[in-house]
Amino acid sequence: MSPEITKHYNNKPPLRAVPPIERFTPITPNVAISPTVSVVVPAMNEAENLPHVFATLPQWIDEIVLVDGNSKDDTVAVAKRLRPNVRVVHQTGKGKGNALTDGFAACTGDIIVMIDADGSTDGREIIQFVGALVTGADFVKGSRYASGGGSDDLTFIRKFGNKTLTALVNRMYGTSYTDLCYGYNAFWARHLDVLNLDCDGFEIETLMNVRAAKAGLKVHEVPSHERCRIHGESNLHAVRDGIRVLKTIIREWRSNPAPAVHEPAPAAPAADQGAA
Ligand SMILES: Nc1nc2c(ncn2[C@@H]2O[C@H](COP(=O)(O)OP(=O)(O)OP(=O)(O)O)[C@@H](O)[C@H]2O)c(=O)[nH]1
Ligand SMILES: [Mg+2]
Repeated sequence: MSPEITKHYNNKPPLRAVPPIERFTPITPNVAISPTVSVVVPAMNEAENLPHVFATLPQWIDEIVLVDGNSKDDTVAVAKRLRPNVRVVHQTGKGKGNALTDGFAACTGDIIVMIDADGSTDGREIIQFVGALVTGADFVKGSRYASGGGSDDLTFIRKFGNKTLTALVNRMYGTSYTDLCYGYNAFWARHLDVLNLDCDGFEIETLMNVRAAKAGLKVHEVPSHERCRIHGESNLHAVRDGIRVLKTIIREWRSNPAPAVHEPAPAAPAADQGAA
């Protein structure tokens, strides 16, 4: 090693204590992680889609929390049949925002991933979200517009609305988000307090993104490919829910900023530890 490189490494801060080897779960032949991972799946009448969705969820995740929205079909029974150890939460109110808030509160993992139950999001992408978190991010957004991402499902009106609202948030908060209204995200559970989620509907994703920015969280984006829902009807109404999102952005702007988070991420970068 050259003297410059040796000097560089000697000047680095000492490694934090590495958890014992038995705390690490292998997630690929080359990567192991010590944090535990919960996956929250909001589901309302998704019995036909759950076999597809659960089949994509990696075996190494620690917990699946299915949040049922008073489904009229066999959503809960199908979930239990597919994964007997699934944790089922019956949401206390109405709407996807309420479902996710209840689901997050029930999670026991260090990392929380949220994924839809309609077959539009692929659980095999979870590793990218977790990878970004264990290497330094506080909050990871899936993006259909990041290089490598895409969508089979965005209509003109949704695309236009999402682009406009994303640009608005970027302008207001100095962020460089490429996709504001997307339901595939992940974060460290310890940031739930600062996110302080308090909304009911599809504006939940926007609220999370705005609160993460206001709190000074380190937000990364990973590319994600959205497919069309496999069976059933969408619950989203582009105009109605777009207006809710806009109102949320304005309300957040008018309210006092949330307190900033200064804690460092718990895991050191993979390169420092030999494993993520
Ligand atoms: N528990 C619960 N889940 C919900 C509720 N509303 C929507 N969801 C779930 O949230 C996820 C996203 O809802 P979708 O209706 O697919 O909305 P979307 O993905 O924005 O719209 P599409 O692209 O048209 O599918 C799905 O897994 C739904 O089952 C609700 O009120 N309660
Ligand atoms: Mg959907």
